[in-house]
Amino acid sequence: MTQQPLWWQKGIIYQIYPRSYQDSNNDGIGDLPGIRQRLDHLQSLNIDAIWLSPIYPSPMHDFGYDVADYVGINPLFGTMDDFDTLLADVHARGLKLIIDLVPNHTSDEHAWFQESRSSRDNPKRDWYIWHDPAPDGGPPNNWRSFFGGPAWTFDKATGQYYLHQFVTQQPELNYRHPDVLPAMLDVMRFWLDKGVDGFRVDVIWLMIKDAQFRNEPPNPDWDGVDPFNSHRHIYTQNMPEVHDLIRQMRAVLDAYDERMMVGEIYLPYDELMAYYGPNFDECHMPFNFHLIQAKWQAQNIRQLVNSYEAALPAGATPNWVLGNHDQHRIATRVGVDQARVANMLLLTLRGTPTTYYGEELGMVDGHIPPAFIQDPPAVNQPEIAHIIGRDPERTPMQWDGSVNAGFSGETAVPWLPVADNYKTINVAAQNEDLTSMLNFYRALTQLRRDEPALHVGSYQDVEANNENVLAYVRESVEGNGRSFLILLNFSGEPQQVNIKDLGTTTRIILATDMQRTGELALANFTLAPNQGLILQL
Ligand code: TEU
Ligand code: CA
Repeated sequence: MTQQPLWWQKGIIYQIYPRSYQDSNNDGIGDLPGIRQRLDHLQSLNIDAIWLSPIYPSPMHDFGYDVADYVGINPLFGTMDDFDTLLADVHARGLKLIIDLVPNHTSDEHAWFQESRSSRDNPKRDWYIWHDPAPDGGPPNNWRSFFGGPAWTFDKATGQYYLHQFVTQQPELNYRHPDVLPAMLDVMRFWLDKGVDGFRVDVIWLMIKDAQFRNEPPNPDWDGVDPFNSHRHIYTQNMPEVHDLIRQMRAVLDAYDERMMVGEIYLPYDELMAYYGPNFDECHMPFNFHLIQAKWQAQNIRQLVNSYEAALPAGATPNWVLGNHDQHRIATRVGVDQARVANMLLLTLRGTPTTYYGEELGMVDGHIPPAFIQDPPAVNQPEIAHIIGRDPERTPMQWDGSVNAGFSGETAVPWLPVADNYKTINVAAQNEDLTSMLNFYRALTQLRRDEPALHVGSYQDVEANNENVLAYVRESVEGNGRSFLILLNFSGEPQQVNIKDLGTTTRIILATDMQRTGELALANFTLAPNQGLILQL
């Protein structure tokens, strides 16, 4: 009766930030042939799909999220042949490849925008969002850019402002114009015809803006840090009309076999669920970023997981994300000692996990000296660069202990400095150490792949009678295979746990330290500091 789960419903997604993964030609920038050289590593992680951040031609004002040509490959990353070869090799290994689609905005160097800005009566003028100045000559309204300053830039030649919610070089497409979405659907078909398995869709919840350009109201809960948050973005985000666009995008995917899209959406759970679509006809999955934003405390996470589970429509595929190229790394956010607990959580919760490259090593944010800061929000707003800057989580992958960590040749200059700890935290060193984070990650992903309870089973929270411990059971729905109790100590202190009603003894299948084994009496036992256990019931 139950349908076989599809690859994106049971698998693990691994995000590669191509600039930072592997540089094959020593120009300091990671590239497609570099990724191809690392497929053995990727396969050894037991992941199922690779998601590549943008690889399109781009002037790189936002490191590729400013796309100048949706159907090309940036020469920095390689050629279309390199892409085709990578795709074929990924598929030959039984893996899937997802690419980043950035439909909300283009680069100002995209041919469409070049035409649009050339004159007010150009046929592509209204492919972008142009507006007359306010009566005082200033911006049309109070909309702000995520990256600091107004979301409007004045174009002298034609006397109007254009909208950009990110850098000024990222003008936003106008999806109220009837020709824009069809053009983007053609872009999707181009890549689907090549054989890509799906898309991660950038800022999908921003794709359509208020038709009346109303001012946004102040945010009474603003913490005073990032000026972008000083207003409530009720006219630039999550507009009701966006769902119709997404349904049309989904229809393109549905004309192919087993392709998927996962939407980048930062919203509370009640609003997030709408992006599955009333008939599961929108995103296959709207990204669930709540673990990134949550206070790292066992009861808080328990409440968060339960509220997600409760909000999910029946039959929806859940998903969990611990980090991405916009967020400080998990080991930096919760501490190196908690990183294993965090990964055990990610990989044993119900739903598709996404791992950001380097998390399998427990990589931490790199230290970026002020002269190296490149990320636009940090460059534009130096006073809060240490909070909002995204360079630290984008430092090169740490492959070995050589100069430049094996990312680039020893004489190259990587585009961002390698993190300080690369001599000990790297793939080569961790490969040799049986209890390393890397080998722990592999054990976890192997177990998740082998056990139906973990990749498709049910979730039930359990009372551990200790506020620092999160406990839950994963049970195989069909009743075949083993069931597991997961216990996670969110604190740096030993914790007493007492679990009733689950039988008396259980067997440890995997421990975060890769050492604790044996049987455990559930009535009363101690979890070591920062310890997580997977127990067979
Ligand atoms: O991110 C959109 C986005 O919402 C982020 O800017 C986020 O709010 C911020 O980093 C703080 O969490 C996407 C891409 O992931 C990002 O890299 C791009 O810069 C942005 O869109 C524009 O394309
Ligand atoms: Ca390179």
